[in-house]
Order: sequence, then structure tokens, then C-alpha cells
Amino acid sequence: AGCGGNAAPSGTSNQPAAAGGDSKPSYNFKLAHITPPTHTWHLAAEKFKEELDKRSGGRMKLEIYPSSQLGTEADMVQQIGAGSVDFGLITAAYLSSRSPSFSAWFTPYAFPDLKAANEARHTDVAKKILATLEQQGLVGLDYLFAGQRVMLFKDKEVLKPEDMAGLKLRVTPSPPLQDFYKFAGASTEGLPLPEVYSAVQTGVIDGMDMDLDATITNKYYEVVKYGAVTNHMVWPAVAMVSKGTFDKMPDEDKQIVRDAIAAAADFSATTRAGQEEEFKKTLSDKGMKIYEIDPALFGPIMKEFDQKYGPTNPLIQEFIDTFRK
Ligand code: 3HB
Repeated sequence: AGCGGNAAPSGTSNQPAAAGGDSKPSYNFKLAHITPPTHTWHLAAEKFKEELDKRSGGRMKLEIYPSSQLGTEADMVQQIGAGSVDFGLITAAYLSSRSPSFSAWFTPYAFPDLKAANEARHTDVAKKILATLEQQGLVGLDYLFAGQRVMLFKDKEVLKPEDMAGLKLRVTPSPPLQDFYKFAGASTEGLPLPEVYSAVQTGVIDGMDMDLDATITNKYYEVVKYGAVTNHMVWPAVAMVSKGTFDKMPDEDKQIVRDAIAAAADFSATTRAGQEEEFKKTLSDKGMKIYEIDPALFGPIMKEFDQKYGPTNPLIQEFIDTFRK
């Protein structure tokens, strides 16, 4: 669907290569994601590649397909389910429309900072949410974070939630993200990342939900004036592997994959946490006004989120109970 198929080298990548004697299998894996090669997640994918190579003594090779080369996230998940692509870094936002418990990650203001979100990877509830992918032929391995969510406005300085009333804002097509802005009185446009730049440039939208990472890598600073660094939600990618690929691997190799992705996830969150001030400065230098909004002003919206989403799903309720202080 949509990706045109064989951008990939010939042969299925998910078969352990036949090995003579009792030597261990070797692998040529493929990994796909939607972000450009400058984005934190791509750097994490490269780290994963290095770790796989090192930890397997050269038996595990990885080819990375960034920038939606293999299609939309829907296309990628389909390919991973079928086993023609082995690994994906897929936004939790997209997954929330296939497996509702992923909405839990968009509990507004659940974490004080990225470090706390990264530590939440290891909790029972985070692991149970990953496990819901199993029914779809996918094995959820781990979470990789980019920066938290911020708000960009083309030409209105929004200082409180009420200022968003009547604005048309791009919000990624995921129910909890859409609701957050609807609770504030904005109208939302469910555009995926590649369509956002021209929509704001031409005035189809007045602003967007974004993170500092993509604001820089996708050059939104060219077309918006105001950036409210609210950090109101985290932004995880889910590292997943095809169940077909994984089930065929010996336990020792599965563990190598798990350890390599955990190293990449730690690398990603730690690197990104250290870039917050630098990213804000980059955007100020590009001419944007960068400012903050007091989280307390979003108190009623947090309450509305918890009341609407908690009762829909036991894992979302468990997540809220675990992290909402
Ligand atoms: C998004 O806002 O849709 C998005 C942002 C990222 C990475 C992927 C998608 O930093």
C-alpha cells in the first residue's frame, strides 16, 4: 500500500541466513521511520545499528529507511506485520488509533521532564501497553523519546488556553491530542507531518502542536512567529519488530536485539534532554519569539482529559494513577 514495494534489497530480510555447522545465524534487517536523517530518532536508529553490530559480533546488519521512504506509518506497520520490514520506530500517536491504550502516553503534564518520561519506560504499565501490539503481529520492544510537545502559532501570541478559541491548529490525527486542543476551544486539523509546512505557510492553519525537534528539522521557524514551550505531553516512538522475524530468532539473539534497542533509547532520551536550551536558542536566533505558559492554566484541561480517557481503558487509568501526582 502506497510505498511502491521494493526500495529494499532483494531477498527477505527476516530469515536467519542458513549457516553451516553450528555457527550462529546472521541477519540483514530493515528498519523504517518517518523522520528526516537529522532527527533524534534517526540518530537513535544509527545507534541501534551500531549496537546490533557490536553486540552480535557482526552477525546483525541493519539498513535504515528514514523520511517515510517506505510510506506512511500505516504502510510501515502493515509491512512490519507482514515481515517485509523488520523494525519500525512508529509514533505512539499513530498507534493510539490502532491500539487505544497508547493514548495513555498523552496524559497532559504527566511528567516533570524527559528524564522522568524515559524512566517510565521501565514500568509495568508501559510494558503492558507495548504488549497490546502482539495481537497485530508486532512485538513492541521499547520507547524512544523526542522532545515534548510545544505549540507554534503563525501570528498570534497565545498566552493562555482561552486565547486558542477560534484558532485552527494542526494536531496530529490522534484522539487524545485532538481532544486536548478541543478542550481549549481550538478547532483542529488532523494533518500528518509532511503536510504541515505548506498548510501554515498558506494560512490554512493558524498554528500547530509540534516539538522543538521537528520545528528545527522541518524548518517551521520560517513560517511561524511564536513558540510556546509548554512541554504539555511527551512524544514517544515505539520501537517494534515483526513478530514473524522475532519468533524465528534464538533467545540469545532476541536478547541482543532488546539490549541494543534499550541502549539506543537511553542514548536518544539523554541526548535530547541535553539539547532543550540549545534548541530554544536556535529558534530565537531564527527570529521566533520563544516563551512559556504556566502549566497551572491547563489544570481544567488536565482534569477533563483524565475524566474522559481514564474510564475508557484500564491501562490508561493505571497510567494516570501511576504518574499523575
Ligand atoms: C509530528 O508532530 O507529527 C512528529 C514530530 C516528530 C516526529 C514525528 C512526527 O518529532
